Amino acid sequence: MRAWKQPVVPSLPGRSGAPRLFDTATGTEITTTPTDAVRLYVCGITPYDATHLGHASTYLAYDTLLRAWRDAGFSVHYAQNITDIDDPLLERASATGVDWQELAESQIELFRTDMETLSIIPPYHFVAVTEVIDDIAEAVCTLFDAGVAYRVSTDDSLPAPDGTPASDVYFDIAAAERVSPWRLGDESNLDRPTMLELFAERGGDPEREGKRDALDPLLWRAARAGEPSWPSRVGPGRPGWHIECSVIALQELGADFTVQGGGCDLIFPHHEMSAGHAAALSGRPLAGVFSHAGMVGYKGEKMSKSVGNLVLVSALTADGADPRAIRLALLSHHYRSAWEWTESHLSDASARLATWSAAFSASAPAGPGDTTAVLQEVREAIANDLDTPSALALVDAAAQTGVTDPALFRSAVDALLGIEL
Ligand code: 5CA
Ligand code: ZN
Repeated sequence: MRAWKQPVVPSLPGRSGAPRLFDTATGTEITTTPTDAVRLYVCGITPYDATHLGHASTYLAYDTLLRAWRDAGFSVHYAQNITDIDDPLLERASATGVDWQELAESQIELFRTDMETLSIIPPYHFVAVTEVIDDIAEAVCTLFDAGVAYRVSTDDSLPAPDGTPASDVYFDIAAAERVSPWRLGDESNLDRPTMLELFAERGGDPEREGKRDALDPLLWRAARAGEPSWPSRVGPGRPGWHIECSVIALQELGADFTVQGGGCDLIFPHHEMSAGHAAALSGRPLAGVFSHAGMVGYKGEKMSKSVGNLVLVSALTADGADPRAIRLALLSHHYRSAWEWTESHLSDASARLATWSAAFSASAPAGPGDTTAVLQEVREAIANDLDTPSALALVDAAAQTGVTDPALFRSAVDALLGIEL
């Protein structure tokens, strides 16, 4: 699927070191030094109610990583999915009387516009689930062959055209642990009661009768009346959630890629199970680093489509907000921290933007700050698990003293922080 326009990212003299990134699985920082190119997969949107500041913040975190990798001289393969078929999307479509495909298309287009407005680097592979249904169905067949998938009969699904009764397909966690290097909990490090709680909250069905383990996740949902479905070797139906990301990531990036990213609401079950499916398919781990961004809240709760407490990027820009100020407001928090949006974030960021613009404008006088030295400090802050608050503080200090080469510093702010002054 078409992504959006690349922002222009200036090249800078010198190099950043390889960024170190916090890994959820091991609880340590890992230096991302690939042997060839770096490979990044970031979980994309479910296209309804896009794009709120929580989405923007998560994609901005990985945009910062991409900029750091580029500045370090690495070439990057970047893939992102679009969950354009899933229960929440279908529920919203039927609640509002809109065709689900039209809803998805319009929200994907809005997401593209918002990402472009915010100068976020697009994925090279931007893949909607509906583009890869056959590949996902084939992957489910492979999981059957490997003995890690099983059927659970349903009483409300539609039979296949040949009359064969359709059934849902589940992933057998215990079997996958026997045949692959993956172990449940390796990524999330959660205990079973917490897993059960989160599984039920986040799209899982622990109570479903006929499953071998309450935590076994759905791989393929048999066709139901009134729901979209596709014919396939597994039977007519549609993919479960986690398998989409395993298949798209393996297809576009191969196994054991550099970083799997997304918001921390995806750690369990989504990323844990995606890693399990991928390991059962490839025999190898999904990724080397499992990276997660903190949740942005608003009015006391996580900003989310289901709660409805959304601040949309498009609403802010329609109100006249400068997209660069939105970026700066988001970058003023460390990507792993949880924080609450307030209106003052935007006014503070606008004031900061005005100060920076004046200090590093074409007509700004040079000052005593050694541009190369400050640039290296900014690079080091970002390479240190994307410490953008420290990077911003360094730019603030440089704006106070002035730098020897304002034009170069302006390019650095553009290349590393995506703010064109
Ligand atoms: N389509 C799935 C992933 S395969 C999904 O989670 N879609 S989403 O639209 O709900 O979220 C898109 C991305 O934004 C995910 O990485 C999610 O973790 C992140 N996200 C959602 N809400 C927030 C929030 N309040 N703060 C930070 N990131 C968020
Ligand atoms: Zn995903």
